[in-house]
Amino acid sequence: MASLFFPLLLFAAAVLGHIPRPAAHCPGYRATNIHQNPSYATADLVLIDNCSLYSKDIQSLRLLVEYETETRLHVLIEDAGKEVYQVQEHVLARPKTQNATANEAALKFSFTEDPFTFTITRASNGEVLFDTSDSPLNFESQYVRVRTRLPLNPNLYGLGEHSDDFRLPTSNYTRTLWNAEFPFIPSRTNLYGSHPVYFDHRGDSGTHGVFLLNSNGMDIIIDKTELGQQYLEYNIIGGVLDFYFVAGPEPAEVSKQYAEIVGLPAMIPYWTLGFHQCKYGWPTIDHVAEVVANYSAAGIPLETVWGDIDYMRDKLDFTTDPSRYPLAKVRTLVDQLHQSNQHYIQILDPGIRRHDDYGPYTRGAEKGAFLRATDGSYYRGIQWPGEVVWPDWFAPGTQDWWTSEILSFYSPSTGIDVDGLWVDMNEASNMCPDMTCLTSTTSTTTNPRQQQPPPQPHRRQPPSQGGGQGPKLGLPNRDLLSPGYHIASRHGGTLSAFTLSTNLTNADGSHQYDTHNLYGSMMARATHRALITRSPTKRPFVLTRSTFAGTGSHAAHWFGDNASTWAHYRAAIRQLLAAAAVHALPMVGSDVCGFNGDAEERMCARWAVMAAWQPFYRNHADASAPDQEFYRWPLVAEAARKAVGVRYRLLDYLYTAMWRASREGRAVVSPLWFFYPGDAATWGVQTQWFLGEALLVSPVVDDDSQTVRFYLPRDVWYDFWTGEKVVSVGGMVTREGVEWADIPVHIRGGSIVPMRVRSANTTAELRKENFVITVAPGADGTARGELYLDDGESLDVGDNKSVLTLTWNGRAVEASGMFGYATDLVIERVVVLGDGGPRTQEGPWRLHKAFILRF
Ligand SMILES: *[C@@H]1O[C@H](CO)[C@@H](O)[C@H](O)[C@H]1NC(C)=O
Ligand SMILES: *[C@@H]1O[C@H](CO)[C@@H](O)[C@H](O)[C@H]1NC(C)=O
Ligand SMILES: *[C@@H]1O[C@H](CO)[C@@H](O)[C@H](O)[C@H]1NC(C)=O
Ligand SMILES: *[C@@H]1O[C@H](CO)[C@@H](O)[C@H](O)[C@H]1NC(C)=O
Ligand SMILES: *[C@@H]1O[C@H](CO)[C@@H](O)[C@H](O)[C@H]1NC(C)=O
Ligand SMILES: *[C@@H]1O[C@H](CO)[C@@H](O)[C@H](O)[C@H]1NC(C)=O
Ligand SMILES: *[C@@H]1O[C@H](CO)[C@@H](O)[C@H](O)[C@H]1NC(C)=O
Ligand SMILES: CC(=O)N[C@H]1CO[C@H](CO)[C@@H](O)[C@@H]1O
Repeated sequence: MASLFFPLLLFAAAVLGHIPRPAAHCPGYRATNIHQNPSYATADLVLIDNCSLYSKDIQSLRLLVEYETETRLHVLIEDAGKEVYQVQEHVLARPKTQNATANEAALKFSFTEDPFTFTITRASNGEVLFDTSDSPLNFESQYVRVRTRLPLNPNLYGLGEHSDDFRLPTSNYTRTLWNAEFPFIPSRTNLYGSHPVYFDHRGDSGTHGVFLLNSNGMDIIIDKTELGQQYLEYNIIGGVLDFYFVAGPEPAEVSKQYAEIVGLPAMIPYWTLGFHQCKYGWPTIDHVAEVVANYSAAGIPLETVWGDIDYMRDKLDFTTDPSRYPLAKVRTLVDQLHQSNQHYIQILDPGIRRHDDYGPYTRGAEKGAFLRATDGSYYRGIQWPGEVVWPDWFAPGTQDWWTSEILSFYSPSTGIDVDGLWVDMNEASNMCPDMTCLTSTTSTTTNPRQQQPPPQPHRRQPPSQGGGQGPKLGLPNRDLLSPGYHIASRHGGTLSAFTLSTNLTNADGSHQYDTHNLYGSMMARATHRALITRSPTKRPFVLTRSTFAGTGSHAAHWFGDNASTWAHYRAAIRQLLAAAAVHALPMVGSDVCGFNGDAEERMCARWAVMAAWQPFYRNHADASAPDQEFYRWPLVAEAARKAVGVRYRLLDYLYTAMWRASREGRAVVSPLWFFYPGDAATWGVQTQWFLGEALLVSPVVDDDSQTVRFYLPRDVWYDFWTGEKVVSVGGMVTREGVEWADIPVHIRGGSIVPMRVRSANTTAELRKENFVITVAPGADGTARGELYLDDGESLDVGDNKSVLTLTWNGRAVEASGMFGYATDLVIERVVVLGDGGPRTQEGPWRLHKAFILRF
């Protein structure tokens, strides 16, 4: 939900772009005191001469190179004093080195000593992947620059969050990472999340990934020099250079290797794959009940209904509006939903209204949970409820406070028994551009003690004693409001605009200047932990707008406040590809039919259908937008019935992919080039995707059209809808007359796809349906697939799970694997697709032990 409507004049002030100064004259650092052993290397890097482009040069640095695994190389360049900020271990735990050796590693590190520059090469073919030799390093107190030379017009993906092309532009392109919200953001702006990782795809010679573990604001520039030399350059306003290079070489391996660094995605509860409906502006709880009833009447399965800030009294977290959403009535609706196997989720914002009569505020104050200004008073801002204070997710009491508010308000016996939570506005988004909207004395606070809490004398942690270990919490004496280098954030011009002031000190001594991009992810994690405390045996479900690298390990994400336009319908596909395949955020989707503006019937039908083939499937709109529930137009209702029906039949296929992602980081959604890496025609495709590894989805994407031209790589395919075999030599296919409820989907030859025999109105009902297995033999006549089964909700299922490996060798289907999930369900039917049309055998085959079925 939740756009901010600022006067348009703010857009004028929004762009403070920056032309980087040429750095060629900066001499950089010299490497000395070099130590190398088989699995790591260290060196001291000493400044050759001061250059001070934007701030003070750091005089001595320390280099650490670790061959962590055969495919992962870690390169850390930090200040010798270890004062410069580094993302706290408890926010992003570093992966452990496995002590691989340089000899066996897929990536090689080499360097020049004077000036110090370094190169990463792929051992198998000698290809240079990263090369800083064209420009020495700059490492200043508030400006860090490193540039790598790249092959001309590389295939680069990632560096989100953005809605630009999936394959990034290679000239005159700046990606700014600074979490921010703004409605109707033009393309090429920074959005809600920061993911400083890119995949570099080099066709048949391999794909690798480059992750810079740094949360500071930065511009990543992809461009060519005047001489035509391609480069990518990081311009960062702080932090250290903490690089992880992963070798692939298969694209899908890069996804896994990246997820291993930042955290494997959280396993989701089964029901969250159902269809969700939300709307900002639902006036009353009775209206919500009508929406539920109308979905049912229309025969469109509704799994989960969501509460946007409408439910709150005066937009306060942990309250219900006594007249529009009285607690008793909300409880009744939630009970009814649960009785019919449906679910309910509510929103929470970080801003906490400052008022003595407001328990969440007074209790948070007692726990020291809020950010303070220099004079010790609470730092204030404006969010939906008006003047607010902000949780400090680094403060030791904040988690306890947040958990206990959630436990009490969402108590199943006395409160609202939600099934998951949604955290929004957590960039953090501040409706006050600076401090000017705040009253200096506020009538809502009567107790002077709470208005001016005592200053805390020791905000910074003392440096620890032995070993020269500094605290890594940030250099002192920096300009935390206006660093010399201005990142190109299109969000109000200054770093602090419309968010928390960047000069604020967190409870552990770090500063918002360095931790801004972590705020939303930390709120999502605190919420995830609170839900585990609330139901210790159940998988929590949290949806977050703001993200950072690794957020997928504790939350799902949607693409924020888009618009109800065909352009945003298309953008939702490239955003999906980036989030799911590159950023390790598999549980993602757009606001179906668009958030802002008036959804048009045909567009909404197409979007309802397209999004059914994406992981997170939620229709949502702004308060100012007309109602857009699927049942409101006959065409959309028909499209939705068909789309949800087929999605549900495939839900275990999707669930199996989500489980694989949570186990090993395998992408749930992939671009075409993941499976056809050598086919250059796939590298730029951003209107098609693979759901799992078997289903290629190719929706109609042109405005108001019934024609689609899509790419079918050289392979054997089967039309998902008809089973017809299609052998492609690699080329464009034109499909005309695609009805509004239809979408071209192909099964990739070589796959086995499990489906439920029929759909159902809820996922709980669906889980009672038996299976049909479809075998789609590849060019070599074989096929393979997987089916994962468990109870759908336990946090730890132990051995109570089944993992069936399904294979087809041309004559027989074999199911093997583990069969720990107790179930009476059976495979009713096996269908083998092929030249002469489908061949079918009727079962049943029970799902409790291995079997072989000959054709
Ligand atoms: C850079 O300037 C600082 C302060 O003036 C000085 O202490 C330091 O020695 C200089 N470093 C080099 C490498 O010249
Ligand atoms: C790697 O080496 C370090 C230092 O020798 C050792 O402490 C650590 O246990 C080793 N880790 C593995 C996984 O072998
Ligand atoms: C680079 O991009 C900026 C902003 O998008 C544009 O104003 C400028 O004209 C472009 N420069 C070139 C050389 O294309
Ligand atoms: C539900 O359907 C009824 C009957 O068509 C209609 O009058 C009502 O406005 C609908 N309400 C909502 C919230 O969709
Ligand atoms: C941050 O900057 C503002 C604006 O200059 C100033 O009023 C405030 O005292 C500073 N706060 C801190 C914590 O330094
Ligand atoms: C869902 O419920 C509707 C009635 O609301 C019913 O007509 C339909 O058959 C049900 N669908 C399934 C798949 O059970
Ligand atoms: C697995 O199922 C058995 C039998 O229902 C149960 O006793 C056991 O607690 C379950 N294990 C886990 C880890 O849930
Ligand atoms: C706030 C906003 O407009 N967010 C995004 C909505 O979707 C489009 C397209 O995906 C993006 O460009 C917007 O930035």
